[in-house]
Amino acid sequence: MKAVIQVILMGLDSAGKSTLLARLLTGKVVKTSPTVGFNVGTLDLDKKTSLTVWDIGGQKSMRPNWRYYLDDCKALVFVVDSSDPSRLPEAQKVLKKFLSDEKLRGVPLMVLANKKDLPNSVTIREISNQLDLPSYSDRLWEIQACSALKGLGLQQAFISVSKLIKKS
Ligand code: G3D
Repeated sequence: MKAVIQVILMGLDSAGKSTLLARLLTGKVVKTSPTVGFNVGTLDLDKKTSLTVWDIGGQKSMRPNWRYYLDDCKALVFVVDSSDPSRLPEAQKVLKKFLSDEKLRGVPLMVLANKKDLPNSVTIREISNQLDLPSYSDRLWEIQACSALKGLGLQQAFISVSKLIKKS
């Protein structure tokens, strides 16, 4: 039987979560609309493991019962729009608040610097600093650049997510 690992996908609106999820699950881009409730999908990593990815939306669209989904969460994937550094301070606050939840203690974090295909995208080093990632010394974290639209770096990112889960 396959092991099913629950992963939470989150980030501010417009970061590219819906595009990413659609890209993972179907291999093509579908028309997205602001996330209402949860999008969920499963990604087969290998013959033995699949990841169930829950897109719980951004801060504003989060439903009161979202914490329910944290119980079995083995990793958090936080998506940021690397072409819009003006929203990084907001993203930093949301991430910090989210990670302060008791249920997420020790859960590894993967930050995806999305939209790397855009010429004005900022470096992962810059994003890492702006999100204060080095301050998360009590959990495993990693940051990678990707493009959900072009399908670049996604497979690699989720393989890294499963490695982080194994290490933690
Ligand atoms: P959300 O689910 O996080 O709110 P969406 O974000 O997936 O709806 O994406 C928001 C917008 O960013 C969409 O554009 C989408 O096509 C675009 N986008 C997502 N990922 C990428 C990427 O990797 N590169 C580029 N260039 N654009 C991306 P629209 O125009 O439909 O609002």
